Amino acid sequence: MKTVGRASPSNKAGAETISTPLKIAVVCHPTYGGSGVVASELALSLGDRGHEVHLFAHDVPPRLARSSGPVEMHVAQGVPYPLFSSPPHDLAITSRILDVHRTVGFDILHAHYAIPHAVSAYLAREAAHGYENSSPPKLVTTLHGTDITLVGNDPSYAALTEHVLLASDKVTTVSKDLAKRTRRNFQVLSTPCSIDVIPNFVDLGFFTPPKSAQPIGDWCQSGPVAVHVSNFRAVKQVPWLVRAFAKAIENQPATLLLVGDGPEQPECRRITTELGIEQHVRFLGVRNALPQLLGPADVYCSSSAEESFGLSALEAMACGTPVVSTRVGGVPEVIEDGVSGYLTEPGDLDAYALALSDLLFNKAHCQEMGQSARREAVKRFDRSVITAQYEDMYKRVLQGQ
Ligand code: GMT
Repeated sequence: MKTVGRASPSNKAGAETISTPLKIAVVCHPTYGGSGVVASELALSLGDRGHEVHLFAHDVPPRLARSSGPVEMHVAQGVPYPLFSSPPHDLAITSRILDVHRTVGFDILHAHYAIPHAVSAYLAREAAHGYENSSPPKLVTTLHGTDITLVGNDPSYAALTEHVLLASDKVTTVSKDLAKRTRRNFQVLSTPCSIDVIPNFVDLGFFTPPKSAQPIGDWCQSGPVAVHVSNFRAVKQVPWLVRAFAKAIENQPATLLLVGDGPEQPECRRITTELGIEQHVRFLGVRNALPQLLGPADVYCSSSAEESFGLSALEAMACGTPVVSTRVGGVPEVIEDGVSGYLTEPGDLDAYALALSDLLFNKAHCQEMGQSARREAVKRFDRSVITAQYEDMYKRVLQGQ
């Protein structure tokens, strides 16, 4: 067996208990998207609880950048070379994990989003088998949604995705629905116990209801405000949301705040002009001040064709803002219809507009559901409770369960 020097004798993988701090490598996309947010927030939570946490990505994730928390960030971009169409940063990440592992001795490699991160981490774990004086780390893969439903399921990646899922020491999903879809898409994972469901969480101190009623900004015209945050990919159906909003307000004063940017933003702008509602729709682009936008808003809108969880909707709930959403994927596991908001069938524009109109213009309903939304977020999605579920899962994985 190949041996490589500088292995750390401190890696006691297999014998660790959670009372001993673990050495954890987290790998994620450095984007505003949910998987990068969850991975960064989890890394910070684990660091706060005394674990040694290293985060690997091809850039610094925004949620980590805004924090002073105890996580070591490793940016691995790879180098451009005329033979590459783009630098293979996924291989650079593997190489960087191995470099750090030689001195740190990771217990756990935790990959978020199957492609390419589970593959990068899998390669690192396989290579680490050859290191002297340390057990190879365990591989945990957390699936977030489109890594299984769109990307990993595509024939160009399916075989490799299936391989790394099977080779993982543990696969987790962020909702029961995603676990079901994963088993359906990848038949080999059909054993009910082979996937753990660990839901996403929210920082209830950061995402919190505003202390007093405050306007979002002078630039919102009078009337209630609906807000949507996303990366404007087709799966988010934001152009459809703009049409539903126009129908919901029927020229009454109200504003739709669209936060974020992405491929379908130009189409949303075009539809806004086509419908003559320019005065009612504001495009803010990418913003970090989410609690300041989500908290004072009256309603959060989600219109996705597919959504494994709906993290932005949960962040809005934590701010005391009720949600109108399409009933897709894992969304019903987060939003209870008629309690913390309304769920309508995908494609039913009339029903969505009616639900949105109710929360925009019926103040009593809006307040009541906003309070329930915060209560649900506190009861079911508290950051420390969910982080403890990840710790417990690591412990079981290290004990070979
Ligand atoms: O799968 C994606 O679309 C990407 C991913 C991301 O990085 O934005 O979003 C998914 O992961 C989030 C965090 O777990 C979930 O809250 C989102 O519901 C999920 N998106 C979809 O399923 C479309």
